[in-house]
Amino acid sequence: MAAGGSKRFWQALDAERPLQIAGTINAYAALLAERAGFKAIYLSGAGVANHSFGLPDLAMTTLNDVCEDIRRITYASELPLLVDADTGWGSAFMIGRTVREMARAGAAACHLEDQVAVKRCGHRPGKALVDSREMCDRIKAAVDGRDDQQFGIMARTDAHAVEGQQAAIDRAAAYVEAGADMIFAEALTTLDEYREFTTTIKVPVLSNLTEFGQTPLFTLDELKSVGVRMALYPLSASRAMAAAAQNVYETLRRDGTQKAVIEQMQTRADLYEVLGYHEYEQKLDQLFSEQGIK
Ligand code: PYR
Repeated sequence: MAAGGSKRFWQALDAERPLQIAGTINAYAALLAERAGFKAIYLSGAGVANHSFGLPDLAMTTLNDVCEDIRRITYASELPLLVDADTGWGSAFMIGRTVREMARAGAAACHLEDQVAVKRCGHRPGKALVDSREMCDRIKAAVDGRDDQQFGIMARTDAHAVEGQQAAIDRAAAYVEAGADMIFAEALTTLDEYREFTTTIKVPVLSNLTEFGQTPLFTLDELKSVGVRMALYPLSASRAMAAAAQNVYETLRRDGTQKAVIEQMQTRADLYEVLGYHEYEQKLDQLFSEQGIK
C-alpha cells in the first residue's frame, strides 16, 4: 500500500492550499480521516507516546516503535503519511537510517526538529535547542540518507519560543539551504509571524494547530491569507476519542449500564461500513463454501 506515498504527498500539497493534514493515531483513525475527505494524514510523536504506549511525549519512544505504527496505518490507508521523526534518534548515519526505515515502513515524508535529544512537547516550556549548524547536519544527513528522492524532508524549528522570531526565521532559512523541502514553524502565536516566515522562506511552511497550545486555532482562510501551505491537526481526533472513552468508562462504572451513552457510539453497521466488513465476509464465503467448507 505504501508505494508512491511520497509522490501522492507532493500531489496533495499542490492540489490543496493549504493542505489540511489530519493526525491519525492508528489505522482505523486513518480510515475515518480518508472517509472525511482528507488528502494527507499525520502520525504524531506525542500520539505514539501517549496512545500506543501511555507515555508522555518526552523522547521515550524509538524509531522501531514509530515504524510499527507507520506500517499499520499505511497498510490500511493509501493516504500519504507525514511522520514525526522527533530529533532523528541519533546523528549522521543514524538519521539517514531513520529516513530510510520510515520510507520503507510506508511514510511519505517526515519532520526532524532542532531540539536537543531530551526533547519536549513543542508547546511546553523548558525547550532547549541544538545550534543551527548541528541541525543543518541533521538535515543534510536526512537528505543524503533517503533513497526515494521524493520522500519529503521537513525541518521543524522550535526556536520561536526559545530564541525569538528572527532567530527562528534565520534558522529556517539555514535549514532550507541545508536541503529541507519544507519548514515546520512551531508554536508561532500570530498570523503576522506566519507571514514573515512565508515571505522569507521559499519552501512550503506548515502551521501546527494543536489544541490547548501556543498557536491560536487559525482558520484555513486565515492561514491561506498569510501564505501557509499546510495546516496540521495532530491530535484533534484523538483528544475527542479520549474524552469520549473517559465518559463511557465513567458512565459504565456509575450507572452499571451503557444506556446513557449508546447514542454517542459508532454503531456496528457503521464500523462494518468503514472496514468493508461485508466484502471480506462475502470473499470468505466464496473462497471456502465452494469447497464445501462452512
Ligand atoms: C506532535 O504531535 O507530536 C508534534 O510534534 C506536532
